[in-house]
Amino acid sequence: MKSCIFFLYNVSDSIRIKLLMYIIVKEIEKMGYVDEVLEKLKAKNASEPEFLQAAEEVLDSLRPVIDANEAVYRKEALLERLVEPDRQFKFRVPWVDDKGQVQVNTGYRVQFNNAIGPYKGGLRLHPSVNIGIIKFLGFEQIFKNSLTGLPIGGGKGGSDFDPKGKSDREVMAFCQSFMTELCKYIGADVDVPAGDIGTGAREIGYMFGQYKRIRGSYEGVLTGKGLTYGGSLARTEATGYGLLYITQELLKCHGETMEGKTVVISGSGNVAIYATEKAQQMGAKVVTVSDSTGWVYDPEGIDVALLKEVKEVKRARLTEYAAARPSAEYHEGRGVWQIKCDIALPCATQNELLLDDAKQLAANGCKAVCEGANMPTTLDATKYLQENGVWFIGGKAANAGGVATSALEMTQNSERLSWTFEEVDSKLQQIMVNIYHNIDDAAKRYGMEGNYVAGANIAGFEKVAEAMLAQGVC
Ligand code: NDP
Ligand code: 2IT
Repeated sequence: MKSCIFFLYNVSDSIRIKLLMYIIVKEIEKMGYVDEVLEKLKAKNASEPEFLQAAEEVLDSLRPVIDANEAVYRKEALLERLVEPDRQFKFRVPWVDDKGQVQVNTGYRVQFNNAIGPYKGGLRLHPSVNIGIIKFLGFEQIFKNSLTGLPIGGGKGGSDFDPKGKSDREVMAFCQSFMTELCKYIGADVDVPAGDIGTGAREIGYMFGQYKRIRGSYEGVLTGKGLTYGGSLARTEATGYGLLYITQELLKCHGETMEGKTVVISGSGNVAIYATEKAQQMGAKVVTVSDSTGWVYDPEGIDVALLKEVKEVKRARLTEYAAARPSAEYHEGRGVWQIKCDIALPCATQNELLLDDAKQLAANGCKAVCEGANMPTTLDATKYLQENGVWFIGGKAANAGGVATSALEMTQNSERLSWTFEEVDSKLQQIMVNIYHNIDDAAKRYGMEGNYVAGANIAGFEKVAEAMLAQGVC
């Protein structure tokens, strides 16, 4: 190598360029199918870092499966088709605020892949929303939905609208305008949106009302609906509860239980609240929650009833929780991962658990990190945890309980029946236990025992790939 560099210094510019071109061509020839697809994807989507991060994580861990089937997948351009959404919609959402001022937001829906069922995935309402974030979420959703074992494809949508600080009337005005456009592209057998950050029962209600009004059709076009108009019992709890069911199974398979464990949780929204509730029902103590401005450390254990009152009823900041709870400390900024724990459950947003946080968790003896949010852990932090003996289950598997229960809501809507809480909850438990064993088995089949990230990507991919190949070029 040294002599090569020395040689390059001592030749003319034209020879140097030819040599470099030759080296680059040879490097490209050596590339595998995965690298080729990733290179093209990076060139084409350079302004979408979250999407590239999600695609890289998936494709990288699929290498053994791709290598084993390279000739067929290449000929069928399977990976190129997998990383390109079926279609994406971007639209204007004008609405009138309480002062009579017209506001304009941007709406999105990405229909990524419907090989195994109608597009399914939430709607995110947050100022940070852009096409790259919706694409990353839609891409993840393909594999997550496949892992549930239920017939649902992958999609995602949302808007840069911020429901925070808006009156109910303003939220309704936005939701009605958003659905006026979105209703052209969705339907109970076509594409079924649901909640995500910023979209809860209130927003789903307004959107359902507008869909019904414009399309004249009373159908299960959204999930996460209220219980009086087609919603499913246990859907509100499902993501958080499901996260704990899979965490419990992980511990059980390593000879441990949740009883007596100290848990740190980030976020204080839908997923975080019901993860806290179920963890405490299982005998663990949850000592932190957070929101976008600060975090709470409550060594006596989070008071879930108070948290629900502050977040679900008053829609207030965590300062109100701390003010009402003598044992709680409030801190500005971020910091939950510095608290010593046995289990960490990131439940807020993407890229909220960084390499330094991973180091701190491992140094503090944390045994397991399971993701309630979508892609909360950066790639380098994930790698660090995996290489330092921390069991790690990524969001695709760990938070699949929400969308799985959405699919159960679709089933109930189709048969025009409602199941009991216990019936839905026991199906959810079974689904999460099955997911754990499927991802564990997939990792073992490819010689990567304990790598639940690879296991989830492989198990999710296999079903979608088979369906895509069976359906021909489309
Ligand atoms: P909510 O809107 O109910 O709660 C989001 C929570 O995360 C809030 O505490 C919020 O704080 C915090 N948060 C959001 N954005 C940021 C940010 N940029 N920085 C710091 N904190 C932030 O959403 P959900 O609980 O439904 O969703 C949480 C995560 O779980 C998301 O990644 C979502 O995609 C994922 N998920 C949700 C499912 C569901 O069924 N709802 C299913 C599967 C995954 P604040 O209130 O201050 O904004
Ligand atoms: O990320 C997710 O899986 C969700 N936000 C739930 C999607 C759904 O359709 O229930």
